[in-house]
Amino acid sequence: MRIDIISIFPEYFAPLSVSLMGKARERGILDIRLHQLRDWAHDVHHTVDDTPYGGGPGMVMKPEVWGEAIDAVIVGSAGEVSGGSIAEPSGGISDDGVVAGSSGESLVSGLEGEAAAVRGPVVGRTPRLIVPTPSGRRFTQSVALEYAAEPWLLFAPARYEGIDSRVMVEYASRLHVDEVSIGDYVLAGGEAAVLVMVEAVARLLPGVLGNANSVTDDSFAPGAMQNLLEGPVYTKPPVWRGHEVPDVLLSGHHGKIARWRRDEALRRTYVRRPELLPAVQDLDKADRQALA
Ligand code: 6GU
Repeated sequence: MRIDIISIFPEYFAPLSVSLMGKARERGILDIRLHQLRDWAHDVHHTVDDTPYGGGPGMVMKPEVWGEAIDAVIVGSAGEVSGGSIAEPSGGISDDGVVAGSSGESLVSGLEGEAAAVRGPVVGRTPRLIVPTPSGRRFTQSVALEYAAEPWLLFAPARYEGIDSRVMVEYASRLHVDEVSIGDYVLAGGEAAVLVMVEAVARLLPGVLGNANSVTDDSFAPGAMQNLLEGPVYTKPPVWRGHEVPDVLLSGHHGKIARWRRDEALRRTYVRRPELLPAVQDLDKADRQALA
């Protein structure tokens, strides 16, 4: 998967070279390219913001600068900041602009220019444009799964009061554009939200996690434990500072262990996130007993 990030703080993304993300990039599963937004601001001060029309506090990011930056990334003329890429891409974009990554088959159509404006976004050789904002649709595990199926993502994190809204309108006729929020709180900028989303998406890509089951067992993952929080986990020693590991986990009885884990997941969900329970598929008699 290719991921481009345009930001006035590309250095903010250094953690994407650490641990799981760093490994995925070394292996060529992830091709992350960082871009300095100010490279597309042409005045001496490389200005990216201006005062809001209509008045009010703060500054708004200029549409011309974002437009040039996004255009350059899409057509492939954009440079990268040093350290932006730590691995040769395994797939990436070939000379004819064709995405040939891990999921490179998802190429569609030759729609361009006027035709695209009439017939909607081109998918496949253009990125999905993701604009983090507290006023966006909520980013959830199902959105992460959707993004993980894309060959190419372009993140446009803003500082200040956000990006001039015409930028999102302009690109919506050419790309799939998502304005997304990672939760009901306000960050100083979209960069931290991009780190969150990239990690949530990248760990879903084939070959990134050691154990494929860790993805399916997740809280919020589709499957048997759908919409249930994961219960408590334990490792050795069997007693630590007087606290014992539940006997059932030492019993070797796989049926009883599975039942216990589901009961704990149900109870934890009831206590911490009761609003999730109505969405849990077909609670059986044993499930209702656990919650009684
Ligand atoms: Cl995506 N951006 C900002 N600035 N604040 C947020 C957010 C995003 N999601 C929640 N709060």
